[in-house]
Amino acid sequence: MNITNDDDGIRLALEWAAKGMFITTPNPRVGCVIVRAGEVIGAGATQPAGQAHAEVQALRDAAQRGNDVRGATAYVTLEPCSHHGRTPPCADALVAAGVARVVAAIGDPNPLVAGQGLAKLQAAGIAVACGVREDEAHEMNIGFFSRMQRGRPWVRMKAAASLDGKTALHNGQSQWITSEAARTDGHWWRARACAILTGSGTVNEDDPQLTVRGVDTPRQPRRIVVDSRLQISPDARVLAGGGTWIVAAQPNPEKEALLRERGAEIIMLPNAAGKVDLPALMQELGRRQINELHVEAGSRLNGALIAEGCVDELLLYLAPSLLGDAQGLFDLPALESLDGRRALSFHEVRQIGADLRILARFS
Ligand code: AOF
Ligand code: ZN
Repeated sequence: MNITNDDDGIRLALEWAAKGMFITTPNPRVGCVIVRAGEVIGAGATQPAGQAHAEVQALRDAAQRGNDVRGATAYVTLEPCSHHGRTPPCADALVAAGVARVVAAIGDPNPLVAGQGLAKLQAAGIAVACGVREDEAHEMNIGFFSRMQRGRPWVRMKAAASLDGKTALHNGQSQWITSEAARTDGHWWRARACAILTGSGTVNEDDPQLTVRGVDTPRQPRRIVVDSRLQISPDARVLAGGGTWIVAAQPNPEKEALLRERGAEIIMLPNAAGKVDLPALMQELGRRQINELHVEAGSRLNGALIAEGCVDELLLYLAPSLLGDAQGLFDLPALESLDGRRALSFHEVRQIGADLRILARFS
C-alpha cells in the first residue's frame, strides 16, 4: 500500500491500533506505521501492558525487514510517550532511530505525557504534526481518555430487547430474544472492555459466566458484581476462576470469607441509603485502571446507574418482535413532564443479522 499523505498514513495506523483492541488494557490501543518515499517500511501495535508500545514494535518490524528508518515519517494514532513507565519513552526511541517526521492523530491525555512527547521530538529537530483523524483516534481509546480526563471509565450499557423494549417475559423467559449474530456481536464488545459489570439479581436469576465466548481473544475481562447485601451464591459461575470483584454496602464477615475463598475481592462502598454508592464505584474503577466498563445488568441496576449519571452509552440490540406486557429495559421513575426526560443522541445505528444495533450516547 502506498502512503502519499498524512490522512492515509493515520488511517493505516488506526488499522494497526485495532489489532490491540482486546489486549492492551489498561494501556491505550495505539498503531504506528513508518513510511519512506510512500512505502510502508515498518508497522506495529501496542502489546499487552508491560510489553512494547506501538512505536517500538514498528521500529523493530522495520529493523527485522532490513529497512533503514532514517529520514522516514512515523504515523502514530496517539502522541508518543515521553515518560519512563513500564517501558522506556517512545519519543526517545524515535529520536534514536533518526526518523525525520512524526505525525500523531491526537495528543496523549496522560498527565505524564500531555504534550511532552511531541515537545521532546521537536527539541530533537524532528518535524511534528498532530490532529489527523482525531475523532477516530479518540473513539479507539474512548475509555482511556475518559479515565485520564474524568477519572472514571467510559460506561457502556448493553441490553437486548424486542422492538417494544422488553427484555424478558414476566415468568423470566428471555432466551433468546435477539439472534445469534447479535449475541456474538455482544461478545465482541465484552472482549474489548476492561471489565464487565452486573448485579446480584442477574447472578441469582441467570447464573451468567460473564466471559467472552465465540470471539478469539487471549484475555478475559475482569468480572464485577454489584451485590449490596452480599446475596450471591458462592457457587455462582461468575466466581469461577477467581478474580471477580464483589461490590457491597453491608458487611457480612462470614459471607465475605466464603466469597474470598472463591478468589473474589470484596469492595465495600456504601452510600447513605445502605446501597452501593454507584458514582463512587465509578471513581474507584477509574483508580483501578478500568478504561471501558461493559454493563450487562437487569432493569433495576440499569435504571439506578442511569439515574445516578453513571452511564455514557447504550449498546442496544433490538429484535423485530413484540412481547407486549413484559419486563422493561430500565427501571426509571415516572416523569411528571417531558422536560424531565433523559436525552440521548444516536451515535451509530446498524443492522446485525435480523436485529438492529443502536449505539446511543447521553448528552
Ligand atoms: C505510546 N505508544 O503504543 C502506547 C502509549 O507503562 P507504560 O510504559 O506501558 O506506559 C503506559 C502509558 O503510555 C499509557 O498510560 C499512555 O500514556 C502511553 N501509551 N504510548 O507512545 C503506545 N500504548
Ligand atoms: Zn510509548
